[in-house]
Amino acid sequence: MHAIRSSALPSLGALLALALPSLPAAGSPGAAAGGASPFDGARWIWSAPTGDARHSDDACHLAVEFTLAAAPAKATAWVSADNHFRLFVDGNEAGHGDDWSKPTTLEIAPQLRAGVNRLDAFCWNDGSAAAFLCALHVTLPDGSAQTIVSDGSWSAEGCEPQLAKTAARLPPELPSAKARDVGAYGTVGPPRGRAAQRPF
Ligand SMILES: [Ca+2]
Repeated sequence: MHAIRSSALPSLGALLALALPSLPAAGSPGAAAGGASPFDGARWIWSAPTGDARHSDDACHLAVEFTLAAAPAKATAWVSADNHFRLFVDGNEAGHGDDWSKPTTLEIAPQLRAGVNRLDAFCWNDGSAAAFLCALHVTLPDGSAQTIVSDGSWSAEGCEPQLAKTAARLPPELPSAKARDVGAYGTVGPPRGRAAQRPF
């Protein structure tokens, strides 16, 4: 199973408002609190020690494979982690983030191709809640949209924090376990797992 679903892209106004929160919403209702978000449908995920789904590893490797019918015309990844992530696209490091409240946006169409692609994230936690969130919005040349979101279908395994911070190469195989589903974006999530408003 792949974490793929089709959906309409968020409105441009919503994207601009989220990317530039200090600017006016330019009349887009989607930019208001509680409106559409690029992360809608995504789950906060992490890895759990074997046999103990209540706790989180200090650091982890998360990965997912997905199939595209064609090389994309546009592909924007929205990514956040509590507290740190490094994102790899088909084996190459594409970006990072260190503040869950400020999602990283990455334009990764040039790195994607027709057929099977792979996202990997090395993540590490500074303490308390630990979670990773990702939504990749792809537009294919024929105008169709495809969205890949972080959820329990992703593969996951714990790793040493130092490995997460410094690894330059990825293991060829996906992690053998499934990700721990920490909660739905917008209903739970960092900080500290409390029932929350949308964190962004
Ligand atoms: Ca944390």
